[in-house]
Amino acid sequence: MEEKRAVIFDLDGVLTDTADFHYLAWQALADDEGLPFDRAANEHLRGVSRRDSLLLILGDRQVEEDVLNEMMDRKNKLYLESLEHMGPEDALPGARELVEDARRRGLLVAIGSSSKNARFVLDKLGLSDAFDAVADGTSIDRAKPAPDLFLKAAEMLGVEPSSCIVVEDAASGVDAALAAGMTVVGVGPHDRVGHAHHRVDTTADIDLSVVLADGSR
Ligand code: B16
Ligand code: MG
Repeated sequence: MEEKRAVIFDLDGVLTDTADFHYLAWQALADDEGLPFDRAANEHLRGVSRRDSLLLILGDRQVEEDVLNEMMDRKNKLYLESLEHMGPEDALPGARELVEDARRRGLLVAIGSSSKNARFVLDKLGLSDAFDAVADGTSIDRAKPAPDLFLKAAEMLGVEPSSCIVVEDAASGVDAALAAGMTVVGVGPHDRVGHAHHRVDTTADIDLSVVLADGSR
């Protein structure tokens, strides 16, 4: 029997671009708290969980757990407000077609997103029913770059990790997928995702036939 194969898609940065919404919400929080932050610093938060992002922004500042939780809630409220007008047109170019192409080729498809808002975002994009499994920030304890999220997605699909292709835009996400023993397609510049097995500039540039034909993996 032929072994099942799957594609696991990261969400933010691969299927839609919410990076700016995350940035604006973190910037507002940082400004309120008098913490140094800017767009360049935000680049390091790509794919990083909400908690780990806040810890990076806080730097040396120590805060109690309840303050940490309040700050995360404040940022998330701002983030959710900015998603209010999101719709199916906010899927990145080529994203919907890529998921459909994977399905047409008989591959299983899953989401592997650090976001605890992943299901909400999928709903906004009209993609709620497009995946066989959704592993998100609520599914695991250890966030990317730990392999747990992608291993969870593979387990949900019943597919061996070595038979999974991950599509990721974040350095931490590429690290996580490599640690999971999966084939990785990095979306973005070389200095961010150049350590993936394959690299493209945008989601629309991904050609699954090239990735699937690569016998080196
Ligand atoms: P939330 P991904 C990640 O999503 C984002 O890239 C990252 O900026 C965000 O901090 C993280 O989700 C957690 O998101 O606050 O919504 O739980 O790229 O892994 O799909
Ligand atoms: Mg991402």
